[in-house]
Amino acid sequence: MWSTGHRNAYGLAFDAQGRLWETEMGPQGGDELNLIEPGKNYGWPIVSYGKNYDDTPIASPAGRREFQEPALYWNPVIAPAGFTFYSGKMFPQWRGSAFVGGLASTALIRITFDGTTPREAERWDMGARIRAVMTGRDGALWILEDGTDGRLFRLTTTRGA
Ligand SMILES: [Ca+2]
Repeated sequence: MWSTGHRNAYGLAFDAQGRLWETEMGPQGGDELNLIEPGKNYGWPIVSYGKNYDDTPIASPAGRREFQEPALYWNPVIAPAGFTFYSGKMFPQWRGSAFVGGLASTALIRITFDGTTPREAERWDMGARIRAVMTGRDGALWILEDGTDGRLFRLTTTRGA
């Protein structure tokens, strides 16, 4: 057992330093980006920054030292899916950022990091439920739409590629 207390994990990715990160769906509110460390309990179903679907509250993780707080959480939710840490050549300004696909939010979300403290830096409406994001060998971003007719997008610069 590496870690516990996860709710509904949709994305896993290693950053350039080899740290493991995870996205998971909260209940009503409280979608999370977690830095996964061994032996830690990430709180579900005891604590969450969301509430139950019948509107009953869930205890807050704040101040509960037995649980690991999310590195970042969303209210309202984005429904985070797969993600990638960008280290490609095509978009040097994005190196070190993470790109997270959003399902219900139909968005591509860029996250920047100050050490291990993430923040949402940009969000683009893709008009499609984004299930997965990968970095290509040439540095292009590959973005996969959810669903049986889901499209695969390749995001590149206008220069070259
Ligand atoms: Ca949690």
